Amino acid sequence: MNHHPKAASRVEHVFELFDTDGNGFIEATDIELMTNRVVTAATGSDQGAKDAIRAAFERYWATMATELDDGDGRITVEEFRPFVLNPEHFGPAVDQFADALSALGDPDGDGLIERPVFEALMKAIGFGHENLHALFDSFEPNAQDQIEVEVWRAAIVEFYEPENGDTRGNHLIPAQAR
Ligand SMILES: [Ca+2]
Ligand SMILES: [Ca+2]
Ligand SMILES: [Ca+2]
Repeated sequence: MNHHPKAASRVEHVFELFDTDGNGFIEATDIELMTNRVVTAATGSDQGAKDAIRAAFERYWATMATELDDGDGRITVEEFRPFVLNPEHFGPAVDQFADALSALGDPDGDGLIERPVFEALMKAIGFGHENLHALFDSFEPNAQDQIEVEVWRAAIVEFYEPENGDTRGNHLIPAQAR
């Protein structure tokens, strides 16, 4: 399959972040740690929204572990890259993750996300300060510095599109990897 180089850079960065202990593999314990960080950052969210992001991370991991892993219980970047960039195999997990993460940004359910809430969630995942603010700005915040939940949700899905070379999610790629 053809991957745009930017798509590869996007998901390689996600791999680095999800490998929370930095040992070069994504394992179940990495995803647990990441999940706990994000749930802890979601200070305003109710239990339902927290349960939804836990379920989404579990789905993300379970999809990799059952469909892609060669049986050793850990995912290499070589396993990760082509798999998560295959919408046929990974699309449903991405959709669930995009729904849950974007909803976590909107605890009061008005359809809008304030910058500090977005920042807390994206920092919990591990994205860079300047990168995440550049992404927020690309969503064209309103006069109250809010973005639409639906705009973020769509961008999360686009982030994993294998042939998409110019999605706003490119703002999250570290400068040295662009
Ligand atoms: Ca690891
Ligand atoms: Ca493996
Ligand atoms: Ca809101």
